[in-house]
Amino acid sequence: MKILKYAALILLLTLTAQTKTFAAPIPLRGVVEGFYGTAWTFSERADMMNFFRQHNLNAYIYAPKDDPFHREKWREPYPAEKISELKNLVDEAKKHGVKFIFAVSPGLDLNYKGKKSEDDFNSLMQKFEAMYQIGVRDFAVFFDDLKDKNGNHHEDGEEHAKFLNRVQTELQAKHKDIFPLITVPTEYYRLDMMKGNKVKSYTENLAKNLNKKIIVLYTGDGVVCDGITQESLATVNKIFGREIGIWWNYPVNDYSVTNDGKRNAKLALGAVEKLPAANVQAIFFNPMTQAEMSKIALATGAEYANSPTNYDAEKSWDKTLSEQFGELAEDMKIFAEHSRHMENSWAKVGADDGKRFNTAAYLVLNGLKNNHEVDFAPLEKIIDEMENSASNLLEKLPQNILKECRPQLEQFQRISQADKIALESLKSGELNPQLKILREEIQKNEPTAILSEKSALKFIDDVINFFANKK
Ligand code: 14T
Repeated sequence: MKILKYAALILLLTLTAQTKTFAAPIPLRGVVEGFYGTAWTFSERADMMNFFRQHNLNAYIYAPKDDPFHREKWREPYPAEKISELKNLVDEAKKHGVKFIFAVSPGLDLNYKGKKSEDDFNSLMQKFEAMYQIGVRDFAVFFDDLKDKNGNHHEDGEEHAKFLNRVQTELQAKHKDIFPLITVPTEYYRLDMMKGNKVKSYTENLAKNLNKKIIVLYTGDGVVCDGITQESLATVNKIFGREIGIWWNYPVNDYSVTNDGKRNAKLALGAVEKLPAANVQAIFFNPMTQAEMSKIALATGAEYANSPTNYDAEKSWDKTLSEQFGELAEDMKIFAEHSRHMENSWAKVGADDGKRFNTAAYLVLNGLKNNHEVDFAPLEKIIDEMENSASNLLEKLPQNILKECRPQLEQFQRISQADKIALESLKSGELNPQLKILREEIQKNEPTAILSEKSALKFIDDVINFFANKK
């Protein structure tokens, strides 16, 4: 009896100790299908609902930029067959305990004044009503990306607020079982909401007039940015007089556009990172058009959202890779290590690519430049592993995954092979002419596949330059 009592006591103590370290999940957590370019298919979306439940994500926002009925033709009702596809999806979401949030982006040509504004308001309500009829209880109105070529917009924050308030009020008057409206303002990142220390007039007027129940999402200090700090969050919370939610632009890759205009050339295969540990009421991750490949980042995002204070990006990444790739996890990690960082003139997110590679490559190149004795073995081992992983993955990954990453894997293989020849050139002291041919081949494939720009890919050019400078 006594032993039992002690056992019960110890159990109780460990349980309370554990619950203490478990942070509260972010209440609203999930995915916003909000990217440009090829939208997910209905079967990909249905599969995602199951994935969301497995990872304890509870919300999905339907907002594909390339669905004409979401944006350009927002006034027009969905044709019957689309409604039936959407209904299946709404049912699927319900089955998996996921909120299906239906979004419209009417900002391109919405009227705010006069008779036309009445018609527009009614069109939106009808659009929402049709979705209510198939079971949707959550709605969103987005006003993002309304800037012209010069980066200016002509939106009026007060008009947006009044419009949104009216949608919120009339929806809830009509139906008692509707959840608060979600919005994304036209100025949706912190640096765009302010000029120096002053809040810009659009944001000020929107914040001042917006119904306190309406949930506002922002993307951080920039559109695609290197983390969100508590300070950024606090500033925006203060501006809007409410706890703001996050629209997180990772792993989205629609802005990875190559010279010939193809999107999605680089895959974002890292973990989400640098997100705040507290004071967030909602987070939505914007994924890639490549649904399967998005699951790496999304699974880590789910872990973050379920326990923000305990989240460890690298640990979560390792765990996710082994859960999703089993026997191939190690190979996948070697590939994904070279495809996590996303950067261009206005975007920067994700851990650096090829950190181990760069450390080893630096020791070799720097050693040679300074005429030190150089140990080539560590870099050689890394390159051999890369080559092995690439061919293993190309051979053994299941078709549904391969079809989303074959160009990038083949590119990874080419880069590894070129790295190998580059390293051999360094060892022998003579540039193998083969290297430049391989480099051109890689270049030729860049419109469809980019990775490791500042690591394994850069090494090829570093070696070519090394020999050029030696002469
Ligand atoms: F709504 C916003 F929070 C948002 O992020 N909007 C878009 C989004 O649809 C897109 O997927 C994302 C990543 O490209 O960024 C926003 O779109 C932009 C933003 C830009 F500053 C597209 C091009 C830009 F130059």
